[in-house]
Amino acid sequence: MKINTKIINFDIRGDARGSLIALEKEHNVPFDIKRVYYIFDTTDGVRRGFHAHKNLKQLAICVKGSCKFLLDDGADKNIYNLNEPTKGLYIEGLIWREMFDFSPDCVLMVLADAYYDEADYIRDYANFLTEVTKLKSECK
Ligand code: T46
Repeated sequence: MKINTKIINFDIRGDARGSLIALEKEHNVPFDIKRVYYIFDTTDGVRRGFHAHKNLKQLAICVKGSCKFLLDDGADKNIYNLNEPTKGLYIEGLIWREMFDFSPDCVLMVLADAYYDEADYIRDYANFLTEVTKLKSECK
């Protein structure tokens, strides 16, 4: 089963004026970037996500503030704390995700390898588990 999530640390190009991070396809971003979106001004206490993607590679970076990601592959759940602009959370494969604990100043930027397509979303958890089971049996 091809499932991959990991933290990618970015090099800082810093000098006396401050810091700069460059994101480059196939250098520190492991895919062809087709789309960038960002989430900000989140309502206090809100939880977002609640879906998986059939086919999407994404890299999520909290460029300001902090938030948490719960990633669930249908068997294991892991929580990632994104609290610095120097690290990105890479998500690939059939992974259920929820984002929460947004700080009031949080700006969560996400790079993706495909254009927005609602048909790529699995927004029902039971359907997600069915797809995971299917994928596991195909990979046996
Ligand atoms: C994901 C997590 C991390 C667009 O029109 N274009 C876009 O590129 C996106 C991402 C969303 N939208 C529309 C669809 C909805 O009407 O914006 C609205 C909010 O999207 P959604 O409810 O899917 O947002 P989140 O925060 O639950 O999930 C988003 C991404 O959709 C998703 O791919 O992995 O962030």
